[in-house]
Amino acid sequence: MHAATLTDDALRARTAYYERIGNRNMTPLWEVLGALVPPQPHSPAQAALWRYAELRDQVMEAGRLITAEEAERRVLILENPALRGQSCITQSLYAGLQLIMPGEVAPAHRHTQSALRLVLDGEGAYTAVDGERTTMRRGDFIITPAWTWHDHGNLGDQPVVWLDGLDIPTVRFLDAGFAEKSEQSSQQTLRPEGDALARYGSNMVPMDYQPKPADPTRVFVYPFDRTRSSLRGIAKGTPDSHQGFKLRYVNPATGASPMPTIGAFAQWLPAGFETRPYRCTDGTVHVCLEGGGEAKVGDQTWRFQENDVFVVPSWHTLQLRADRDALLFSFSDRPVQQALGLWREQRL
Ligand code: GTQ
Repeated sequence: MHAATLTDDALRARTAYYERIGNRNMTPLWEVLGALVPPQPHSPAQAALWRYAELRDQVMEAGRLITAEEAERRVLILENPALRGQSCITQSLYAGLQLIMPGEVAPAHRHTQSALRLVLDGEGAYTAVDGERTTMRRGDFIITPAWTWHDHGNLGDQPVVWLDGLDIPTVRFLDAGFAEKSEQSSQQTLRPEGDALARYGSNMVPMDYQPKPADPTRVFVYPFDRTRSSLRGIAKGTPDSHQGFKLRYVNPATGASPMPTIGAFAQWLPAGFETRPYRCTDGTVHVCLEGGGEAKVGDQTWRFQENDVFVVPSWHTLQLRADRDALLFSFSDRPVQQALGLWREQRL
């Protein structure tokens, strides 16, 4: 608007009009059109990094203040510094650091929100999903699809910490959240450990299994040793100039992402390799699982090392450099954007 060219009378008339329609819950489009339909994304989220050394100290303190049972889930939410109070790391995704102490149980429940776990620290914990337990090992990518029963426990003698990633803000946006608690805190084991991976995750599926395209995968653990050996295998070839060696996790029965609302990726950057600048519309949470290096987001640069977490909001330019061979895990809402025809990337 060219407010400067308006006479005082005209300006007053408009202001009074805005107030009158405002009292009737209306507002003029022309004052907000540019912000509503921007030429390109201007995420309100901010790029941010959490160092694991600090995260670990803080989450261990929570371990002395509250039990897993009392908390239901003992988690420190990683809040985007520009979106404090909204329990989100990007506009569509939630991330948190969960701690379970030896002997503890995080009781069984289910919800329409989908969850992933990336195991960071400690040994001896398990997650159970719809009747099957999996031992949590560092780097394992574990999922609890929407409405699946899940509980966590620690049978070992060390605190175990993992990163949770959920679509909580997406489900909240759609007002489609349901949840219920189970009567038993630990669900009954219906199948032996490894059953789903053997049945659905070995380039074979049961004879009568015909998944629908949007069904989540029955494979609920993607063991780190498999991810690592795939990345090491492709790293004998030529890296992509913008991604190094990067693979996406899939539902092996359909080729779609493991869950409809969250996509997950694993990336290998050889020592000394630097990616060309890249941006995409899916704000992405990264976790360094091995090695270390530098992440440049816009005009900020961070050094990252093992278990550090950083978030790159939508349409922020990212450049990564590995000082040592680096393995990064990441997740985003890419499958949602792709299903809606919204996803874009730009290789600079
Ligand atoms: O482990 O079920 O970080 O329900 C947030 C909500 C973890 C879980 C979170 C949850 C969980």
